Amino acid sequence: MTSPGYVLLDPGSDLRPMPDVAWHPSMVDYGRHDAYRGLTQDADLKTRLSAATIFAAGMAKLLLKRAIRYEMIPYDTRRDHSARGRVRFLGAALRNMAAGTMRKRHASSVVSEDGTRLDQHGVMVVAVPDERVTQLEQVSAPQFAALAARRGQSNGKRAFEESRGQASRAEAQALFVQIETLLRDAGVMAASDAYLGRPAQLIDVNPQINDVSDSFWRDIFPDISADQLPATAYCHRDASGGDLKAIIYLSDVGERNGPFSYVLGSNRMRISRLDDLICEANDSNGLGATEPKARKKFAALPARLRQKGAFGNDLTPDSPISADINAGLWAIQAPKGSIVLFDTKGIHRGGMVVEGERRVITCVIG
Ligand SMILES: O=C(O)CCC(=O)C(=O)O
Ligand SMILES: [Fe+2]
Repeated sequence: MTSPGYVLLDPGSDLRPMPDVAWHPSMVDYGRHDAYRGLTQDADLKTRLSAATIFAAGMAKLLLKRAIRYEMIPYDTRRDHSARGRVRFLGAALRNMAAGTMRKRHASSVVSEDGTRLDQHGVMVVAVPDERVTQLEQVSAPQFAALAARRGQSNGKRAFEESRGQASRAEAQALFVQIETLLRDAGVMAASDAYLGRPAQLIDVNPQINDVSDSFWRDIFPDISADQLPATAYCHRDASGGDLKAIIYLSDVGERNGPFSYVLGSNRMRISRLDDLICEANDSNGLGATEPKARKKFAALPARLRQKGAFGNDLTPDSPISADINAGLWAIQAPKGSIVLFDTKGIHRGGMVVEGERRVITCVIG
């Protein structure tokens, strides 16, 4: 439950939460998509073999990562390549493997009101008191200064990962402690505990700056001239294997500076574990990208393997799921200091800035 001074924000009543939908490999019709159609028909044997090999190697790596719950291992442990660091990594991996067998998702015994909200919609938004925002701005200032300097170096074309920094708990302890306290006071940790059915933890802290010079969401099919982006552009389910994220707005966020958007109820979309893994594999092996080279390889995969978590760019407006996404997409316009907690396996997008700038801290919770 949130403390006094923290206010839960609700989606407008004009939104229609996603109906009961089951994901299916043919949900995105690549055989009928302008950017893929020719490629699926023309793939030669060499390209098919190459695509299958990339897929198999990527899947093997992914299965290993999932077994040890790689993304739930904190950044400091992941990046320490010293002998002691590797021992610590192994310890964390083994602990995760043991705990993995006890994992439970979508707890049936959700008690708190906030947990219920998260369960129903997959997303929950809390606005925090001004003084807490000021404190967080102060303690995160060095991270944002470093990120701004790094961003300044790439001119024009910027991939998503370049818009995001990675804080180290060892080097920024005060920031981690402050965020943990804030998430607790805002009811975010209690809602996460209830949703996951186990005590949740803050894993990673990623400061992020987006502005109009970001190109990752605009240049979808660089070789194909299109008047406009599809309505579902950049909509995706995360490939991270993480559980929840909390995005803390450190700018006022309106329609034009990249509201984080979430399809209400999309956390309940049914998808088999195998199809989800196939999506994750293609999101991380490079085949899921949309530039011509990646599309050529992707199209050469067997139809069953042609699946992506980042599927929104590939949806044609006439697909039924496109209508469901648009009807339920909550573009979260909210004041600085709002925290958006969401299930990363629901359909979402964000940071598509057409005017000004948006600063956020994205927290991985698992
Ligand atoms: O930048 C955003 O608002 C969302 C990015 C995103 O999709 C994520 O953090 O999973
Ligand atoms: Fe995402």
